[in-house]
Amino acid sequence: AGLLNGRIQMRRYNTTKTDNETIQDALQRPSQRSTDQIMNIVQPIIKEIREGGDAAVLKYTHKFEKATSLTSPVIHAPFPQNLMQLPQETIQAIDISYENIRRFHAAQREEKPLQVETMPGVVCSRFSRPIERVGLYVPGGTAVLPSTALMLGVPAMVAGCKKIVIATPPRSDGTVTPEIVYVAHKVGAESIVLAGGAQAVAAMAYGTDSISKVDKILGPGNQFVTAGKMIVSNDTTAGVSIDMPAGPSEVLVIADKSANPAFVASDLLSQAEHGTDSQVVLIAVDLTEEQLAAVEDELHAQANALPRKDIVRGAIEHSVTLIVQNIEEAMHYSNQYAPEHLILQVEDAESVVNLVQNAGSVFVGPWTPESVGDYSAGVNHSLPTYGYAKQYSGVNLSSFTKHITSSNLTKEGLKNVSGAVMQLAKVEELEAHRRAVSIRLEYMEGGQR
Ligand code: HSO
Ligand code: ZN
Repeated sequence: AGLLNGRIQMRRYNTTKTDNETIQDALQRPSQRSTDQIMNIVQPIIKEIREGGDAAVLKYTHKFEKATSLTSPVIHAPFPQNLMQLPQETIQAIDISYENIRRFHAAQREEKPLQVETMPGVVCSRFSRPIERVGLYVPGGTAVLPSTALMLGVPAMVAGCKKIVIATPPRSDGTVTPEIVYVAHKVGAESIVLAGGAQAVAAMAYGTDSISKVDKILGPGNQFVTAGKMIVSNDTTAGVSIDMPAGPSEVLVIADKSANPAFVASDLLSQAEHGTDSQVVLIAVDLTEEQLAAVEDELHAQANALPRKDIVRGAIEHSVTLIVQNIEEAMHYSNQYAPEHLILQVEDAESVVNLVQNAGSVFVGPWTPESVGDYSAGVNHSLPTYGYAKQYSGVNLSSFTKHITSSNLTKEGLKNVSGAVMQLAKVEELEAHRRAVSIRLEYMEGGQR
């Protein structure tokens, strides 16, 4: 359906002429291989890494990455200069992006601990601490992704995580992309694990002789990585948590008459080129047939000029255009879809942001392509996909911290709250709880200090 006479084009649905069920169907995410199937492949890999340690990790890296020359599954900081030789313009690009991401995430720090006196003499506080050891998964696959190393590494550094471990599949010659080594160096990573997939996740979850065990694993990845993260986070003996479930990347663009068709098409394509499993959605608000055709012509023409046009073609095949009457209707469908990225190319885009209920990250107005957020603006690109924007935030500073609460009562405070505590302890028939309070009250009454 995406290929009308070989044309690269998305299926169209006009919401006034289509029943709701069909629209809901059209907005389904492309189906993925069944989780059971993936779990059955991943489970034994995890067990093998857990039992076999370094040797098992190497075995899989030799097999899947074809990096048969590797004799150690990890390199430790300080990373040798010759592993991060880069053209000056790449260094500059990474440095600028690093600084913007650092600034935006540093601003997310809590200035001071929260403190509330809930009753006279009863003081409750909350303060945050970095998660000590974090494992950051940087995918390999069809593209090298140093930007993902930045999006995970910079907030980890800003949060003050003591140990940052980066895992990424090596190239077949056993080396790591120099851009990733440079980022690892900049964020103060302890080590780079030269492995991908579920094996990398397991190695960081359990640790091996040479790979550090971590407390939390973050980062996007394919279905094997995601399954691995789910399995280790469910294993109480591993003691490891994860950021969020990850799926293929998506974008939803809302465009009205004010939008430039070429801009709209370029944004749809920038997401479509990530993978054949990517999904892009265009919601056209009250466009004439001519205007919509202009976007479609642009899409086709620009797509054909792309080096990754075959990937784009695959993604466009399960992508859709929704034709709606007004911006409220557009936002209704957008919030229902809960896109990872939402691009607003509409009049007074800024005020439309108020209508956003579910989205990972919003790109406002004609001069804000998603690419700026993918790389350099400062916002994070590690975002909830697959509709998880309904309940998850993207990676941010708090992904690398946790909160601790404390209470601190004066004598008066204890007196003030004692009645409530003792009564509830009585209700729960937990006598020792009640006495921990009453023994102190008696002590006070006895006049002793
Ligand atoms: N759009 C991707 C992130 C990315 N883009 C990395 C380019 N490199 C998922 O949010
Ligand atoms: Zn991208």
